[in-house]
Amino acid sequence: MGLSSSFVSVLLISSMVVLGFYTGVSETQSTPTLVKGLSWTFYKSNCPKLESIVKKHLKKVFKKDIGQAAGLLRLHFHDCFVQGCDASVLLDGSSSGPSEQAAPPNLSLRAKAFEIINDLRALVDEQCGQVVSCADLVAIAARDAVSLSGGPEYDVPLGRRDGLSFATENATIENLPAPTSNTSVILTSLATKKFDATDVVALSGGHTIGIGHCSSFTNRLYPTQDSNMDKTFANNLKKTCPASDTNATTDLDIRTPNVFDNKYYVDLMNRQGLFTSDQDLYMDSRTKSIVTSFAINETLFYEKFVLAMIKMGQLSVLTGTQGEIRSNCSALNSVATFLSTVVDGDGDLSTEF
Ligand SMILES: *[C@@H]1O[C@H](CO)[C@@H](O)[C@H](O)[C@H]1NC(C)=O
Ligand SMILES: *[C@@H]1O[C@H](CO)[C@@H](O)[C@H](O)[C@H]1NC(C)=O
Ligand SMILES: *[C@@H]1O[C@H](CO)[C@@H](O)[C@H](O)[C@H]1NC(C)=O
Ligand SMILES: *[C@@H]1O[C@H](CO)[C@@H](O)[C@H](O)[C@H]1NC(C)=O
Ligand SMILES: *[C@@H]1O[C@H](CO)[C@@H](O)[C@H](O)[C@H]1NC(C)=O
Ligand SMILES: CC(=O)N[C@H]1CO[C@H](CO)[C@@H](O)[C@@H]1O
Repeated sequence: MGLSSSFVSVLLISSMVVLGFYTGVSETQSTPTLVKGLSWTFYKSNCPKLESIVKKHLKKVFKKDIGQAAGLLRLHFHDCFVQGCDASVLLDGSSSGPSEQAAPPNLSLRAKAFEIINDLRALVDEQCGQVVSCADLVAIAARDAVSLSGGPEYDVPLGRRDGLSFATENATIENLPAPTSNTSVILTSLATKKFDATDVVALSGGHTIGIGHCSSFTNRLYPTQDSNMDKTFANNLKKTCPASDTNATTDLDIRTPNVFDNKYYVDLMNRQGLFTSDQDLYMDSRTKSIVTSFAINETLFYEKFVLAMIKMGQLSVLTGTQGEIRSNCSALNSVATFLSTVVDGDGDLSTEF
């Protein structure tokens, strides 16, 4: 039933496009510009195998559990939106104060994604020494998560450095719009980072893979059902989440949950988007035609997604001699050195702290 109605919608929309009815997608962004200090060939001489090491490892990881791809993609999003792509999202807050990991929007970031990055850190260091930043590893892993799930392949600019400070919990909450947000809230929030409506709709396409927790969408089921939600879809969600705080998850893209394709937008056209932040993109006049154009043209979606990802991946990056290259992605070098010294039993350093 869902499939046939989506087919009908797509047919309807196709004829509208042929007649030239929509013009929503912005045409201004054609080639990505690089932030000073980043480069397409940054590790060419000191870690030429970097990208093949990462891809080889992630292929193995995804073969066991393709769900990890979504976790790695989200890790890059969360890192970049809060205080820039500086791997501060990875910092273990226990030693130095609240970290991005501990703030509520991160609840659904999987602990496993952090582990995978630290495994990559070890593999890359073995081959190249400590020359590649954790922030770059996160960016490359997110890219591979997309392409190894069936999405577009693209180059990422490299040369980010790892940050020296934690983001506060408040900064995290302010910079990551909630899944219950409407399109206005999201457009306003992302406009502060120079993203336009096309970028917002394209980046939301990351929800073509991954899962959502009941608590992120039961606002649309209880006490009253969101009228913008397909009834059969809602009834099935109620079975998964009988109460608003049920501890359960469901796929973000009901059509092809583990494939990076444009079906997420077809879901939205059929009122089968999971979060308010998803479905409202099809209800809001500023973004509706963009959703439609991505639903009927996957190539267009891929093109705009890649541009938006490259733009996002350069948000407030540290370059050159700023920041550091962390030896342990979960800890600042000052903290990691202290810990290893303690483990080694070298008592002299303790006075430094
Ligand atoms: C964080 O936000 C809360 C509520 O908005 C506020 O009460 C608190 O003082 C803020 N904390 C910091 C450190 O700014
Ligand atoms: C979007 O959400 C904000 C904050 O909850 C609200 O003030 C605003 O009225 C909403 N806008 C629309 C168009 O629903
Ligand atoms: C939610 O369920 C998962 C898996 O079933 C479990 O590991 C986790 O501890 C549960 N969390 C809470 C808060 O009950
Ligand atoms: C789909 O989008 C691509 C990329 O912008 C474009 O080259 C192509 O012409 C579009 N296809 C159709 C059928 O509109
Ligand atoms: C990395 O740092 C974290 C947080 O301080 C720590 O728990 C972990 O053991 C460290 N890992 C290694 C391999 O040193
Ligand atoms: C993956 C991860 O570290 N998630 C953390 C998110 O935040 C909660 C606390 O709010 C932690 O318990 C999780 O470990």
